[in-house]
Amino acid sequence: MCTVCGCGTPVIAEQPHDHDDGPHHHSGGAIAFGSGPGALHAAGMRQQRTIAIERDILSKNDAFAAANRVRLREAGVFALNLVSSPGSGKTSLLVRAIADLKHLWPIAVIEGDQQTSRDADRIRATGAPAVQVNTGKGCHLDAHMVGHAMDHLPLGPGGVLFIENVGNLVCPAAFDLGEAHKVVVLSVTEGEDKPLKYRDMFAAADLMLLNKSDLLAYLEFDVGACIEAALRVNPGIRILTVSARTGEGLPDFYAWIEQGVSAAANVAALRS
Ligand SMILES: Nc1nc2c(ncn2[C@@H]2O[C@H](COP(=O)(O)OP(=O)(O)OP(=O)(O)O)[C@@H](O)[C@H]2O)c(=O)[nH]1
Ligand SMILES: [Mg+2]
Repeated sequence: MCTVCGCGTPVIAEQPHDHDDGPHHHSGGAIAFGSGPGALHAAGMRQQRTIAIERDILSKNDAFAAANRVRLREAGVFALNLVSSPGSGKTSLLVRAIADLKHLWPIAVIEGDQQTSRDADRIRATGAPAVQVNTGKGCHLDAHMVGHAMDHLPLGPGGVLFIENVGNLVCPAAFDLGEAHKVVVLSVTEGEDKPLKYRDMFAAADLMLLNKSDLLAYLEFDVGACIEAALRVNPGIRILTVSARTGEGLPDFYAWIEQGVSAAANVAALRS
């Protein structure tokens, strides 16, 4: 199974071991299985073995990601990897952003889901080209999948490639896809403590979109505490409060994208 996240993706067969590493200590009353050097637990497997498999998987992924990054740089395309738990509003934000921005830049989308083409259909309805990647039991996109999907999309200079990852606040954090930035979307219905509970994702992202701000009036959600939590995990993260429904905050998101588009286009122009 996938030992990077323990998600069950069949990657390598491993026999149960009599002396696998158990919980190392109790921290704050919790039984801690992620306290060894591998920071994760796979039943029946020693941490060193888990680490070796994880390194192998991630180094192969990193090679594909590096190739994607070169390709995107040469094409002058600004690529973003949207990550979040299921239902935080990634596709809704993309649908709205594409409607608002498609007259400015060519936009293409890679949609990652375990099953169905529903999200790609929603994107295509905006007029933007989209490729759906179904991961089956896999809980994240990897760089190899993204490279294949890129083959089926027009990627022109000054363009934007949005990659919507599988809804999962854990596994996609570990996988570089070749994007310029990970953008983590957190909706206000999920609770302000999520950056502390799912640190890797918030540490890996350069921008956090706190979505569904239109619902704040109906919830006991402390925006200040959420921002503080995200900054504690990642002091460099940029945070925007937005609503895909009302459009609140989206102009700031678009301005941030525009900077990236210009920079990517300039790099490509210098090379040619
Ligand atoms: N009120 C409100 N609802 C929203 C907003 N953004 C998304 N939603 C709703 O949230 C639900 C999930 O939205 P999606 O865009 O499908 O979320 P997603 O992150 O793409 O979901 P997955 O791809 O399944 O992970 C839908 O019912 C949306 O209408 C928002 O800003 N405000
Ligand atoms: Mg979606």
